Amino acid sequence: MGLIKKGKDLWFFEELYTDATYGFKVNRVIVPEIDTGFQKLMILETDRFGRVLVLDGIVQLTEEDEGIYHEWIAHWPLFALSQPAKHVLIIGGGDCGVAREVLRHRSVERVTMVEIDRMVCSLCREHMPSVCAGVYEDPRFKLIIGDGAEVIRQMKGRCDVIVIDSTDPIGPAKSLFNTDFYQSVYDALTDGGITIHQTGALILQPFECPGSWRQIERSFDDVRVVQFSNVSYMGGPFSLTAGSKGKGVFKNAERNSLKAYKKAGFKTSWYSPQISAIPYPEFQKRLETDKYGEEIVMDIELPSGSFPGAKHVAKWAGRTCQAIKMKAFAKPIFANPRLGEGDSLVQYVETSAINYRRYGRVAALNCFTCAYLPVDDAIRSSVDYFKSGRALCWHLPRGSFTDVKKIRRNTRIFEYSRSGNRISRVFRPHLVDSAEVFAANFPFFSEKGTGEFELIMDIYDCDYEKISSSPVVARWASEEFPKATGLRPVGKADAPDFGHAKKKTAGPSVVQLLKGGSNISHYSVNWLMIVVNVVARQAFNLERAVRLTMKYFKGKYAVCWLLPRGSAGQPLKKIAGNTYIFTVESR
Ligand code: AG3
Repeated sequence: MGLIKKGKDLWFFEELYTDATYGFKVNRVIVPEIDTGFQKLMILETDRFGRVLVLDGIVQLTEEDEGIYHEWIAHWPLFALSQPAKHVLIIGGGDCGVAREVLRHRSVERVTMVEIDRMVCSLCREHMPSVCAGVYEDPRFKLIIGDGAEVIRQMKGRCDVIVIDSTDPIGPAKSLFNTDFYQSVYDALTDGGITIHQTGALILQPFECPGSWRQIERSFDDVRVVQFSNVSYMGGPFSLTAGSKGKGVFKNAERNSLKAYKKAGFKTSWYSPQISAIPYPEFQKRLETDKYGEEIVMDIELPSGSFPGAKHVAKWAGRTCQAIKMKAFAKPIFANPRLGEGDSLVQYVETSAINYRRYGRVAALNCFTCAYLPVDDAIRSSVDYFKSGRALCWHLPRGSFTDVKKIRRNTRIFEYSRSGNRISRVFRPHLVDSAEVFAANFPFFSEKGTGEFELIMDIYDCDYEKISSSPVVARWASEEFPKATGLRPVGKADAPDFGHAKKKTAGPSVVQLLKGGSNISHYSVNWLMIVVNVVARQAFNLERAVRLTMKYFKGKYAVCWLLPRGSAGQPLKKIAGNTYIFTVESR
């Protein structure tokens, strides 16, 4: 992909996704791909779109349709404010398209743009002058070359609007998609201020907008999605996610923007105040209730020789927190100080938990978050940490409110091998009827060849009283569930209070370590749902386990996965063939 010859013609195909792309014919390569030190940059000329800026193989803008993106991301927050903005901060945005639109507002006295990559600024200025028309000549404009995540910390309470015009959360923009950064954005705003961030294509990048939503929600008083479509960001609906400092700011956005737009003294080509306040309200509603979590499950082969002890694994947990940009909460808990075969170690993180146990020569790891999870980073850092060559991976959406077919499609089973950072072909779990799974002759336990497995349950529409009380959940974990399954608890259930319930965010609530190399990690989420992981090496009655849990929490509906664990030596196809997804209705 990238630039490709087709007969006599030169074509460009975007490289954002491994399994879908779009392309266009190129007339001339204006700037051949160079490494700027931060990313790879290329500028192309086409008949269809004019000049095109490409960073790391991903189209950032075309002269033809850049106005759609730049007008929406700049004017939506500026017109929504209750007071005209004076100071606007732009993070990223080196092509100056956002700055150009912001400067059209007469009230704006100062625009500060913090771009990390000097080359983006200079090459766009030289080769795409229409995009930055007038910006550099405007005395209100100030450019800082630097890391936005650093610079913003010195701006406490000074910006009315902060536009984060970044690339996707891969490459240099990674540091702009986490809770610490969003907190410093919040701190840098004036009261009533608004921030807005590009958060990807809703359908092709299904975790990105919901993940940023969840992160922004932690610091900001209100969150809102603004949606548009253009040609150059493949995949239809594209999202901008906005946060406000102060409650009710977005409630008045519609009225404010109609008024402010009339008074503005300029007209836009794409942005419109008529629809600015009501972008796809159904999607917005779904986001508010959709408690999206993400999990990466990894079985990685350990090199032979000594096996990691508790200290080494605790350090892995710390490293992983850094890799996925999540704060660790409290100290890791583990079944036994020597962390023998099958003993679990659990580390709470700010939005849930990560955990480890070893089966034979396989480290069985789980990373679960209720916000954006940088899956590749989690895998790479774990494989590196344990000096392994490959990892079997299951990537699961958790607590998703869409139908099971879509959940199945969003579940990916693949193998990662360190040599060349390669990801294999992707498989999906088998969608089966729960009656099949619950039948006595269900082949799962006999066929998969090893003794370890994981039962994952997302249970919906539970009784609020039950799931919001940690003693009640703890009793289920340490008494009822072991009784129903025959799994033996080790110690008491751990039910720390990190304040998640008060903040109405997802979070860990109860962990029950189990004997015989198994573990229940249990996460309670408000909004009436409970998500559960049971890792075990002893077969138990699945129907009894699922039904008891549903009944205990009065859940109405469950989406469950069944995974073979601890068998990294087996071919991926076989592993995938033994991975199941099914739903259960309460009776
Ligand atoms: N920055 C956002 C580019 C997003 C591309 N991502 C995608 N198609 N999923 C654009 C910079 C323009 N100033």
